[in-house]
Amino acid sequence: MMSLSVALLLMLTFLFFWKLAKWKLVPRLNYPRSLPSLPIIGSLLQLAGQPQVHLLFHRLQQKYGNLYSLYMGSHYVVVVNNYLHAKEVLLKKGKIFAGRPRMVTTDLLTRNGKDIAFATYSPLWKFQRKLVHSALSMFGKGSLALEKIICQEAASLCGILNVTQESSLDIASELTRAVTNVVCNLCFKSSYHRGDAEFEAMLQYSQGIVDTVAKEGLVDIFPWLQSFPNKDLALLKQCVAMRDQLLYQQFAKHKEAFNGDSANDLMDVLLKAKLNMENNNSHLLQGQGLTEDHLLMTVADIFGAGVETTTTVLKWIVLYLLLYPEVQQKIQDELDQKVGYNRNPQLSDRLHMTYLEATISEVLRIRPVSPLLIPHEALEDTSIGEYDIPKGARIVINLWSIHHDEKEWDKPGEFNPGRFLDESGNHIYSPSPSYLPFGAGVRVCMGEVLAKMELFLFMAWILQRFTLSIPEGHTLPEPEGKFGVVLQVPNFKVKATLRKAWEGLEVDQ
Ligand code: STR
Repeated sequence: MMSLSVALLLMLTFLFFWKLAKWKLVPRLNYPRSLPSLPIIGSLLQLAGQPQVHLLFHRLQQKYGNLYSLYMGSHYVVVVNNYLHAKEVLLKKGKIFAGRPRMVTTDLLTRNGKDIAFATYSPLWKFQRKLVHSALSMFGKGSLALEKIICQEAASLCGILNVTQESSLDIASELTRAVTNVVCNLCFKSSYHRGDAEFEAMLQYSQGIVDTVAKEGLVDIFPWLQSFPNKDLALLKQCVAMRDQLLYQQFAKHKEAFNGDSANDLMDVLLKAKLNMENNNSHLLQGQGLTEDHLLMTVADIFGAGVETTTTVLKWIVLYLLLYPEVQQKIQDELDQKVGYNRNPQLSDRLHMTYLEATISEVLRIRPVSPLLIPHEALEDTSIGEYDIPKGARIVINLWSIHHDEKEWDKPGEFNPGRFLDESGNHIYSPSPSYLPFGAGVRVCMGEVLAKMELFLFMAWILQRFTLSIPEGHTLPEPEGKFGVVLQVPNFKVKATLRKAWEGLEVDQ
């Protein structure tokens, strides 16, 4: 009898402390507010049929606040819509949030994360980044080499605009070829001519990849769907196979010509680093060195990123210049004053060409190339602001919201390059810290310097010589981007008319 009441008492005491521990002593975790979600499909009912994910996430702030969470299938996703939280994720806790989630489509594209952009954080990843960084700065030495390559392409682009004057021109594909040739030169020391069959093939597979990769499509949410026939996945596989074929050709050529000493392009630099690593077994990468796959995927990444992003921004700039001819006029006035007609624009002009620089900054704000960046993953239990974030959570930074925050930007929907200039117009500055066109922190864009050089030089060369306008009988599309790994520009036609002062002059040198 006695032992029974002792046992009962013990049990009650245990229950009491257990409850106390659960509700009082162990603090309850404070997760961000969540969208309604169902088992298995998560919050998909709210997301279904809304392809413009960046706009949807922007709107959802009104109801759920600027930090909220949702479930993509079984994946817990936190959406960040405010720059303070974004900076905490990218800068203050950069390393904790430096992971990348694995996705079916990016795994296919990158041979299970052997690239830089989509691979998760690891010592080898850091090494790869360092290598590419040093290769890029080798080209930038005094920025001379790159400047020369870009100007060469700008000249040939102007030659083509001159030939096609007066007729309506698909400027997008000319811009793409110019940008592709810069990156080709950087990666492989090669380039394409107009109408080149390999170039056409490259255009085709790149578009296929952009159309299918990392769009939070169903396959990325429910990996088991990949065992069913899937049109997007089939297209992606076909495009990746086309890319691999071109990549192998370059690889074989480089391996054959490689002599171990000189490195002429990015592929040589990577080949050299791989050899060094193999000769130097003391490297602390636990036998997990740079494989051939790592090398190929790194080059493919730089190539894809270098082409898609810069071309997209150039297309946005041209579209905005057609929509706002007065902005184009102002840039041309600035060019006439600061550069004139007797010489070509060069990088050192960037310092004085503040209106063109401000226009580029404003385009990068109003139409960020990467509206949701690439999702990050929390590598341990952590927090954002006052909210707890569990390990494994996917963090989506909504750059669209950050660049359209009404508390930070005056009339954010309006295109106004002047907002980036001080009163004198001679100095460019950012009126708000809510501006991260290249991301920030451990995974910040590696091509920022190159991109800014290209945007400036291509636009300066074109506008020095030509005025862009809408061809007769054509109308412009609304400048609403289509969501994807990059914010895609609608198609439009352009007429490039040679400016008066250039008549009779050579425009392509
Ligand atoms: C474009 C299409 C292609 O052929 C290869 C790639 C791989 C790198 C990707 C690129 C893509 C799209 C833009 C990305 C880039 C890495 C960094 C860049 C996602 C899919 C941005 O973050 C904007």
